[in-house]
Amino acid sequence: MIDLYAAATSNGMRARIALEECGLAYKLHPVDLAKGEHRTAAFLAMNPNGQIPVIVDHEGPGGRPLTLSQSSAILLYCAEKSGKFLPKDPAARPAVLQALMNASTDVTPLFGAYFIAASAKEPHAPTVQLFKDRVRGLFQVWDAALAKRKYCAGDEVTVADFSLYAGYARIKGAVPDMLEGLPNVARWAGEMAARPAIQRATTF
Ligand SMILES: N[C@@H](CCC(=O)N[C@@H](CS)C(=O)NCC(=O)O)C(=O)O
Repeated sequence: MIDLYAAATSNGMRARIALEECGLAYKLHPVDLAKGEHRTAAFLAMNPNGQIPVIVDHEGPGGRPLTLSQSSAILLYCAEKSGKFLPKDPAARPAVLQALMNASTDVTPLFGAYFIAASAKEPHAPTVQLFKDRVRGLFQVWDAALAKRKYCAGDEVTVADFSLYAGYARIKGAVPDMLEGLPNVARWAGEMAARPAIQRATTF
């Protein structure tokens, strides 16, 4: 059994999607960020950075417990533990990792920066616009890519799709106009949203 500590953010959803899609048994422990539940001594003992998501796999490698933070590390851990969604073929794997990193280290942090800038007491409009344009620019590139292939890294669903979908779902819920006019992204997102595991993972 795996314990998952998460909230309904893109990083939290990324970890939960990983667990659901990989079919790993887990228990969700919702963390209320507004109440500071990520800064308690118990939470900081799991992740000294005080950030969700965190998993504790009581049957980790070698049968020993493993505590793991970083949503993309959790995503890769689940993929490797289950043997799903991450090709072993060295010819196929780089494209998946490239797509994964774009989703995890470009899309989500840039949207995070946008969100912080836009939520400031006195938002600096050019900065807010800059981050908004950067996020949209990333999705415009995804739109062109998804015109040519079914999923982020080819014809199969991979960890990259789960990572991008977590970011997409968060943005779509918070700032839908950022994603308007991207038909191929919309087609892909519709397919991802129809997956039962994704539906379970995005209902907090
Ligand atoms: N790179 C980390 C980022 C984690 C992160 O930023 N978590 C946010 C929620 S999405 C958080 O816990 N924020 C609370 C804080 O930083 O005080 C990951 O991918 O897991």
